[in-house]
Amino acid sequence: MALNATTIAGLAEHLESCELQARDTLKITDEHPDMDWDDAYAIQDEILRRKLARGAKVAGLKAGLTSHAKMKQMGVETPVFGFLVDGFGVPEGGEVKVGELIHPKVEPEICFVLKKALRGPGCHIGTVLAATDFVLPGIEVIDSRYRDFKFDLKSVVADNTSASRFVVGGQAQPVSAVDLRTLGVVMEKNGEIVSIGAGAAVLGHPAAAVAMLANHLGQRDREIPAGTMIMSGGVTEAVAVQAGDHVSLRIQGLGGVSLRFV
Ligand code: OOG
Ligand code: MG
Repeated sequence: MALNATTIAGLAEHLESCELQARDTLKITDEHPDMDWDDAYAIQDEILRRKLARGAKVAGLKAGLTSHAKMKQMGVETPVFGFLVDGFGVPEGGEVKVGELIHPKVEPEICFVLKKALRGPGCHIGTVLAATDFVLPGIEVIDSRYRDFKFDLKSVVADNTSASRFVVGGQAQPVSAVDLRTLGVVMEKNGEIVSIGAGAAVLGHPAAAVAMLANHLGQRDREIPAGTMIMSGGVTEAVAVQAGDHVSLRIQGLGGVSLRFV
């Protein structure tokens, strides 16, 4: 760790205030160039601690930057991990208020719900499939707190990987009922197709993203608890949205979900 506890707490407060007040900021590594990975995850943990202290509940976990499309769009090469709390959840077909956000984008995600805990190291696609209860479609709304979505990996980890809102729904299926690699993904905005992809866009197999998350947490002596919902990462580039937009996602065999931006 390169940063002390006071600096970490101050950066967490700063980033969370930006989130809650829908203000942007410059990336924090500009002022703290020596910040390391442990510092970045410690800032994210402190943001979670602040939310839990105010009564929030963890609603899931997320992997991000797991597809080449997303890595290329953001100019980075490594996946990152974050958390979702109940306040980020939007009901199926529900409304997202853009006035509460800075510059929201949507991305199609394949979501896993576990029936058994996963603890790394040593997790792989096989262990993830054995531990998965079902998969289902989800739309993630990301909203980087950094100006113009310009960040480096440590800054985006500290900012809880741009997590902002999410919806899940559709027709959940056991992993044995779908081919997660060829699973077709179609996202529409206002009735026009804006993203087309397949599950393999996510690290070759979306379960690999969940395995990476379990191995990442294992290094910190943590696990993914049974029952956890995990978003495995945007299959395609994220698409900007504004008030008035309607976004719907269909995933092959898993039905669909939608959101309205008001
Ligand atoms: C970081 C969050 C990425 C995903 O699914 O790739 C993410 C960002 O692009 O702002 O959630
Ligand atoms: Mg995402």
